[in-house]
Amino acid sequence: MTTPQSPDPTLRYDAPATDWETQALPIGNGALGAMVFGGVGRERIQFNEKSLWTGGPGSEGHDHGNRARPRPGALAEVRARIDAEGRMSPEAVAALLGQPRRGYGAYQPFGDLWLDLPELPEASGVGGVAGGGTGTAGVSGYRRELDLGEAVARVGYTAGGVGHLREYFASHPGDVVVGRISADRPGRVSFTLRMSCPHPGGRVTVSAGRLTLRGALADNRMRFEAQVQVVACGGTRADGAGHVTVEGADSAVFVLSAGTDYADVHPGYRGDDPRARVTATVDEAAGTSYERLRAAHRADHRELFDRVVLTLGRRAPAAPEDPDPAIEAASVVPVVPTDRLRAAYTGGPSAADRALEALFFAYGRYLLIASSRRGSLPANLQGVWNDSTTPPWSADYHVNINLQMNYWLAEQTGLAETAEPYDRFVASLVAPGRESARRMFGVRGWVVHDETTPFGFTGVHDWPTAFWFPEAAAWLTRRLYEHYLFGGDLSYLREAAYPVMREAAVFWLDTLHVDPRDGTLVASPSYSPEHGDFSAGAAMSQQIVFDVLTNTLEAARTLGDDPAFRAELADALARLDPGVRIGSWGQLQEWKDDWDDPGDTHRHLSHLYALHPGSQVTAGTPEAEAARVSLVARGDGGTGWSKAWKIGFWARLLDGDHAHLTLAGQLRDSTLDNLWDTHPPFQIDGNLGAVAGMAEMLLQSAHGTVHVLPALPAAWPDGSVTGLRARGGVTVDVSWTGGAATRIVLRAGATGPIRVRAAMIAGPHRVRDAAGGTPGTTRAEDVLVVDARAGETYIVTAGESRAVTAGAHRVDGSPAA
Ligand code: FUC
Repeated sequence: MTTPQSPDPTLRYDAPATDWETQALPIGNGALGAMVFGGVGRERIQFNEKSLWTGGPGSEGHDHGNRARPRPGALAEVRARIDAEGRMSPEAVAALLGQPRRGYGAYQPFGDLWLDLPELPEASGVGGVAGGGTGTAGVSGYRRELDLGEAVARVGYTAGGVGHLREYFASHPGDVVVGRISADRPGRVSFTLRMSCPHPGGRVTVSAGRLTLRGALADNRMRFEAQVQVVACGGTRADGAGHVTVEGADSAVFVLSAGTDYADVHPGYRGDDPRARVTATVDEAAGTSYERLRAAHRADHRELFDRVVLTLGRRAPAAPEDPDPAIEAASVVPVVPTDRLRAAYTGGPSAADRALEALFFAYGRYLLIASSRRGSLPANLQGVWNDSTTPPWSADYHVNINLQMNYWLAEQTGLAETAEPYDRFVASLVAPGRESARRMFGVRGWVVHDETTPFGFTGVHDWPTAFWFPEAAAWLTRRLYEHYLFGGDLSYLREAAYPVMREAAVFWLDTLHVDPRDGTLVASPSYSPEHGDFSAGAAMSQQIVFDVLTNTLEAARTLGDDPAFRAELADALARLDPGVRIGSWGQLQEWKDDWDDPGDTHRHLSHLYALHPGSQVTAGTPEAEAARVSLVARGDGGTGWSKAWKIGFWARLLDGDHAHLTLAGQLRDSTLDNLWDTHPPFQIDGNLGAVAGMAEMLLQSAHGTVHVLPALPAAWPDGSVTGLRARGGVTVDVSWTGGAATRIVLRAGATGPIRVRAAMIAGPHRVRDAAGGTPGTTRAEDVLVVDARAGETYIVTAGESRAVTAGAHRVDGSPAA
């Protein structure tokens, strides 16, 4: 049996996975994640639940990273030394302000499902433990794929004249991972299902076709439970010692759910035993037909995924009167396995390369949907997927770039709802973060440093180059304000965003230090991630503080907060060193003093925060030119996430070709066969950050206009994108040909002017509303101001109008027919 050919973007392979990190395929519903290997004689499905963590309460030495006995005067001592000497080594600062990290913990794998398929003896027993049964002898037409539109992983092949098909998905509405094992001949589905667990405390029991894994982590006594119910259609089902066996069925379905007693509530971080919840969830799903589970999952996923479609490809010959020539999909590309597509990728002009880029874009959106849904923790360094009890960087929440980057694409690419876990997580850091601010700094407000956990680790450890970053709290609040800017939800601003922003700003009002050299307000000690010496007023510190004070002041004005507080913010902003300085070799300075080394290629480009994600620096200014000099010096290499950030920087500099060059480098050198980003190792921020960068190439709105195709590379002469979002509540579709927009569709979320900037506006074009009517517009050069009404659609088309619709008009400046 071959699997049905999906018209959706799909990752395809012609062999089972043998390696978790580089080959297995991820499915997820935010809380649950699973990695599908697709073995023939033995299938492995490794699974996770996002809250299963060691560390925190119950764990040895857990103290939120707050020094048990704060050393009074240590912070003042560091400030005084920096005032006197200008700099201090990270080691010297860590010796005074750091502390050994204890009770931090790490994100844990939950378990594995193993399907042994004795129908296929000739293919079983081959392959290592990782993939298990990966041999495909006696099998034809093997296909393994991940359909991004349906959010379904499939494995299909023919063996002994019987077509076999397995489908897996992780349903958000059902809160379960579902698998269906089927064959094209009745009575040919037979398998044994087992569950294993990497934690010594986990025990598996079996009853009535249900495997239950239950235990507690030795480290912190966190309780965990997973249940999987097998439902066979035809044939027989029998419980065995630690397994369930199905024989001679027409098909069979399993549903898996898992949970822990974690709760995101400070200070205990524990809630109910997971048993009742997991049992009820599995009972409910097991009592629902596969078709209904699948339909509910499909509707839920497509509602998010289908909002944005990017096509990079040739234009089909259009009918002369067709106002929106269809773009021929990259279907000109034959169906090549994704690993080969990636291996052959150069970033050159081939249609296959465009297809991979569009697939990578779709995949990043898929990955965010799969790893971040309402009701769970946010996407961590690996989203929700982890197979190791000691994952890299604990698979934690790094907040000196990584967590923030995970969510850059959410607003831009129509996935704002997926950021609910981020928003809730950031709010959950306020209570422990207040304690850290009080104990470590003696100030109001809240703080968090380089990295954190689900247990509110808001203090410090003592790794000299990555322990001190109190700016993280302020940076984390940027997304909250951006959600308001994109969607205009005033009650969200008032209730969810502003209280968290306000306290992050208050921390800085209390913490800023007067630089004795020039009287400006600076962060001190200040450390540009993960780089150089400590000093006062490093560029990133100042830019982030500028950002949080500016955003909080704007929000305070919008909400009419206390005038005295507004005056305090305005006064601090007036005295703040803005952290944007041009240095001796034309670079944007990373530090207040001109210490930058032109030969430095460090992966962090923290001093360009003001360019992206910040908006303090605008393309076309001397500061933007200096940012370009810094970027060129840092080079095009780096870790996966570093390259992803560079795509965004180049896009903000309106240099589409360099943005594309960076994307090409990421796809060539920092992307694995399963299209996961690699630092190395696998880290999801690069996947998600690259999508944000690609979106910035196509649409920007950080500087007061809806800028259409601001950084279109020569490599993308033709294409279309639908559903991108701009600040001000505008949804944008655009089609382009020969490097120029032919049609822009704007859907207004609010009543008021929309300022659209596009090269096409400077030439002949026309504007209509959905009914063919004429909206009020004004134009100056390449900026068109549309007098928009909420809910209305406006269509801007390039070129001379052919059939003039009744009521349509030429806007000012376009040549007469
Ligand atoms: C930051 C980066 C590292 C890595 C880690 C998880 O500290 O500097 O490269 O991505 O996060």
